[in-house]
Amino acid sequence: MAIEKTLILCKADTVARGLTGEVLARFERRGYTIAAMKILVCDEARAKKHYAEHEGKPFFAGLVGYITSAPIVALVLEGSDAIEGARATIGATNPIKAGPGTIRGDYGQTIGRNLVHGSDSAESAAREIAIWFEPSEIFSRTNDLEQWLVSN
Ligand code: DAT
Ligand code: MG
Repeated sequence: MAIEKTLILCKADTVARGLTGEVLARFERRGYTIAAMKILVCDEARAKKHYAEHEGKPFFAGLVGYITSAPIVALVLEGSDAIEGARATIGATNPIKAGPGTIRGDYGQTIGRNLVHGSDSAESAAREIAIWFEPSEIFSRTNDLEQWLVSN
């Protein structure tokens, strides 16, 4: 078990459908804390950098178009094994294959509108957090929170 930070994006459909609060609540109820968060319209350069591993794939242009099409909410979650845990809460990439109780399984229908991004490894998390946030915008609250829970 390790305290990790992971990059989460509430993509265009989450924000436009009014599901941002629902998505954030699921992460918070599971025990992860929000270490950083902002709403923004992502430009093409940042989108291509974020999704660099998918460049050249047939869905790349659609993916970049989707993420730049409307405001999104970017955040850093922190907590025990947050990278794997957040992806479990998000569910499988294709919402049709995502289990009930996951964000994609409960709110999504198609792989091209799958609501949320979550980093898939420690390396990805470090790379992606640096794309979306300055170090000064990120707050570490886990230690304080856990101390509070133990002493109250
Ligand atoms: P994930 O978002 O679960 O980490 P990924 O990194 O493999 O999935 O792909 C990034 C995004 O690209 C994914 O959320 C949706 C889109 N995508 C992946 N495979 C796709 C496909 N076969 N057709 C259309 N979009 C796809
Ligand atoms: Mg991915």
